[in-house]
Amino acid sequence: MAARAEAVTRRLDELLPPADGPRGRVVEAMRYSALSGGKRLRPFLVMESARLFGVDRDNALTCAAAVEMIHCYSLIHDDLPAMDDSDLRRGRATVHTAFDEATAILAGDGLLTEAFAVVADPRCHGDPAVRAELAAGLAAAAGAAGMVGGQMIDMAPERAAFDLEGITRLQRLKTGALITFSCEAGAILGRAPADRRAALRAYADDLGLAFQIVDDLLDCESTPEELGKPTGQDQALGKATFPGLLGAETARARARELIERACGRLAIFAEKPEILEQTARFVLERRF
Ligand code: GRG
Repeated sequence: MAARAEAVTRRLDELLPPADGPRGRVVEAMRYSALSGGKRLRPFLVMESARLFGVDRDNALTCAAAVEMIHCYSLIHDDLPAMDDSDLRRGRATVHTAFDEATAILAGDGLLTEAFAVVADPRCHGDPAVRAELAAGLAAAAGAAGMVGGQMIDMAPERAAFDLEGITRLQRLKTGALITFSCEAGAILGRAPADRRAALRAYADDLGLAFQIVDDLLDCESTPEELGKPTGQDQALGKATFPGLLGAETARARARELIERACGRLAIFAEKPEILEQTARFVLERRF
């Protein structure tokens, strides 16, 4: 993962414009966010899913970078005072803290827009039909039917009293949709048969929910130094969470079940996608 993360950072560096000229400040903020580390889990999923179908590595890496741009935009906007109001992300000052609020909004907008330019570029895939399918899938995952919709529900006043079903529905949109698209992107790039694509989707749906349950657990069990971001925020805001509703032990057991089920979804592949299995275990065991 570390090697892939480095390759993703290099590709992002190539794809993002240089921070010069009158627009320099917003590009500087986009680069500050996108080149600032992170696990690069979503790009990793794009690349590993694509590898199952023999996709050209350069194409997969470009698509992976586009997905990471969307993720970075969501982090910038999520950290804003109007949302989570966080000053720490990936172990350093959030974009609106390091720059200013207006620049952070524009940097998020810039990354969101740039992601679609990257997907539309032939470097992502030679076939325009594949690029159009990727763009449509990415829009659905990131927009009001996916991540943006999930974020809206997360901010609704009634959110505090959500039950397990409500939280699950919300998190499937907020966090899950982009994780699911990351795996599906590999299948789209590789023009995968429908059954393989459906299996990857199902794997990613389970993985995404387990990821969020572990995120909630880390939020109450870790320190800001370990995570590189503030902790305990959901609890402080009285928001319902998986561990809050289930208790930490049952929440972890639920995440474990989801990871087992995710790995089971991969049985359709003649050659076992061991890295995707290991990725699922990483999601369960991660400490950051
Ligand atoms: C503002 C449109 C908009 C959306 C925000 C995904 C999201 C919606 C906000 C992120 C806030 C958050 C902490 C969500 C919980 C799960 C999550 C997505 C964590 C961050 O992802 P990681 O752990 O981060 O993959 P790194 O830094 O490793 O990339």
